[in-house]
Amino acid sequence: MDINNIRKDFPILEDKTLVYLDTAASSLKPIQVIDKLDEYYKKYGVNVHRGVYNLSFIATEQYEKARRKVASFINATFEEIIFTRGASSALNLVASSYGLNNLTKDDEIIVTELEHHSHVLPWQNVSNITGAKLVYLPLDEEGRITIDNFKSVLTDKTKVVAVTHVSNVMGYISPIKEIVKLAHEKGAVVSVDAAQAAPHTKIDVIDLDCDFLAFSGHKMLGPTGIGVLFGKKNLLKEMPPIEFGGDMNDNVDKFDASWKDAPYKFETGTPPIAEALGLGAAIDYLENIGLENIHKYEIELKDYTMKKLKEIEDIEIYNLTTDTGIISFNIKGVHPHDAITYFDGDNICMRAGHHCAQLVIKWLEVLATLRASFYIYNTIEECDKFVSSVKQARDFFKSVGF
Ligand code: C6P
Repeated sequence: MDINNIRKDFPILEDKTLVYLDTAASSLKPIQVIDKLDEYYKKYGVNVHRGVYNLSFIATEQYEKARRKVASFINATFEEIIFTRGASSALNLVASSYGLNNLTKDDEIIVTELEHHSHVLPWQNVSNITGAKLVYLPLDEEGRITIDNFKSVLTDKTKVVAVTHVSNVMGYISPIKEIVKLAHEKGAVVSVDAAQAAPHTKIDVIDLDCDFLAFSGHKMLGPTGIGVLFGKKNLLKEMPPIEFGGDMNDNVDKFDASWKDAPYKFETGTPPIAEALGLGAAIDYLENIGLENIHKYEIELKDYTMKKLKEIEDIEIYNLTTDTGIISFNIKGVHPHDAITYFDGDNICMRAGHHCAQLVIKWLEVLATLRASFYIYNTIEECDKFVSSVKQARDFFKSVGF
């Protein structure tokens, strides 16, 4: 990986003072993705699936080509890929369509405190409406999901397991394959939140054997406004649509209508066309570098930074053994929002807060954390700048009596 060449692809990095450590919230976008959006709007920016004219055929072909690219990216088939607004809408679709129509008061849904709100609130809603019981998998002392703890909550009543592939606060990788195997033995389906996994690790839905899997384009170099839901063909076939309108229907009568097959019955209205094309370009970019290389490089940056952070007094790190490029920490006695303002003064972008994952923040027994997340465009020099800014922030807040 030639990092200097990679950095040249990101127009925003023309600002040489910028240190972007907030990829877990949203990645920067390379010129190849921006150009693809530009190409669509300049050359064939019309609607898909509707127009019987050449420009519309081109737009439709490009849109479906992007779907094929996504399918191949995670080893799924074309019909199993639904385009959504993002990971949140994809995960909501599973809960609203599968959950509300298959669960009853005698069933149990296993969730974890590592889940982003997008993967726990939809299941809370299902639980409130159907009476199905939410069961929390106990995390181990590091905050990880273990198979033994999973076995302790898995019962004959379990109908759904909702689990994150990679935690957006702790950066831990969950043992998805083993969880799926055990869940299937009980006849439960598994919904995987891969929002923090897809940009960083190779996903193979056949190997994982998961039933549903969701991710967002904007965290993996793609545009905002596009996400993906993978669902196994046999499950999608039986699931009803949750939104109704143009393009998702077959015949429409006054009091009745019929739906197209998946994925189209779940994609009503004009879809995010430019965004899907941009996501396709992002996948080309990632595959060109190789997901294994990306993961390896992030770990190098994280290990380097973690080692230096550990040496600083008054720094509390919450995920010392993290498996990915995410570090969650605090400067003792300093509110993360104060610290983040200090870092902003050094043009370092990071996130502070509960990261839309309040359950794990409560599990950590803190108010909020600082979070640095690394990606392919970050450098060792930036890690040094970050560590030095952390030291200076600590000294500054100490000097003013925090
Ligand atoms: N996490 C973060 O800063 P959307 O917003 O729909 O693209 O993705 C939601 C989502 C779902 N699952 C996980 C594990 C996530 O990390 C996110 C988004 C961002 O951590 C924004 S809150």
